[in-house]
Amino acid sequence: MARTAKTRKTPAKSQQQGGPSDDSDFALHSLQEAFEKAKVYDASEDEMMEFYRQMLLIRRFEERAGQLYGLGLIGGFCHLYIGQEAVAIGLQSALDNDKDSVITGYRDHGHMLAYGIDPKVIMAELTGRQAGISKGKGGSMHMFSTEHKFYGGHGIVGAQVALGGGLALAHKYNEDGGLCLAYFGDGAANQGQVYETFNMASLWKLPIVFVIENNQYAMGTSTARSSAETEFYRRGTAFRIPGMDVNGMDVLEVRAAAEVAFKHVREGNGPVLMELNTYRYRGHSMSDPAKYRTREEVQDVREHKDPIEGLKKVLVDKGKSEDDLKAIDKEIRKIVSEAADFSENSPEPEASELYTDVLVEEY
Ligand SMILES: Cc1ncc(C[n+]2csc(CCOP(=O)(O)OP(=O)(O)O)c2C)c(N)n1
Ligand SMILES: [Mg+2]
Repeated sequence: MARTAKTRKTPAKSQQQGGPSDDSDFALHSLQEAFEKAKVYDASEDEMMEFYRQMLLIRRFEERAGQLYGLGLIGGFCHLYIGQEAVAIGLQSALDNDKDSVITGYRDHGHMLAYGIDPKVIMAELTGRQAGISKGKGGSMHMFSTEHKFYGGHGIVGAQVALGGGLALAHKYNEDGGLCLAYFGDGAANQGQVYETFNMASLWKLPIVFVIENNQYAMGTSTARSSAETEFYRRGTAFRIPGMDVNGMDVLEVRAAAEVAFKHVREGNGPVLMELNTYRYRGHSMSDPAKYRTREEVQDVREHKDPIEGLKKVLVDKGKSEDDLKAIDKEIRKIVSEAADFSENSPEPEASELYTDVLVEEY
């Protein structure tokens, strides 16, 4: 039988006569359009200073974690978030911490710090101490704080997306008014379970914001080498999930995008997919010699797109003095040093801790 052309439900874009209301695909583009109209979050000076402080805390914390790893004080894997700070801070500053949940992959220290969780218990987790947020048994990749509705910290690439779908289903089922922020990488975006989750989340209009942190690489593989569609914000289109294309190196832009996306989700319209374009300065993990990219590429981003330097410039233009900013830097260095000292000097878990928090089922 000869194939007949599918009847289009909507006229091709070029044939459209009327405005957006005539276009049944408008909903898919509307969030990006709303965001494009106001791309910079109108932050107060205090908010900007707080964003600066929080991003700097992540940067200095991660640098110190890298050093402790080098000294052999951190075992196992350790994935640093340096370069991506504006993503976690811009998004999480827009959350309702009493209601909303967050889930991410193994590159999770920044997301914990963005919650305002004590850096000491995060660093102590990295060094495997009893005082760590997962009692020293989770390490870098498996941090949790159910108190903050932070559900990990996951080592299986993409698995957190399906779990995030479950968290969103719980928000809806319990009618608690919360949404789930589910972060994953550009590499994870090629996992099958991501699309199963997209389908169900859209079908059931679950309150979830899918966040692709596109840091341009999955281990040593660039997006261009691994992905047929590198415009990741389009990946939800087949499931009628609106996409947003966001500069993840600009905290004010990230926050502006979060305002639009979260409002849409909170109003019961189902999921949104945000692509946050960002960059990791360090290797994939501490054992990555990063031979798949040039030093110049990294240097170029550091010089021209750094999220902390970018916000610093905005603050200086607004009249903040170098001394004000230096005082913050000093305060952060002190906090990080104290966290490092604490993590080195606090005791390791008792051997009996091996038997706690273990799920054993009887059959
Ligand atoms: C299911 C699964 N496959 C492979 C791996 C090995 N692995 C760990 S991280 C990673 C790359 C993921 O990259 P991306 O999603 O872009 O996140 P990023 O590390 O850049 O934050 C891979 C393949 C894994 N942990 N889980
Ligand atoms: Mg990546």
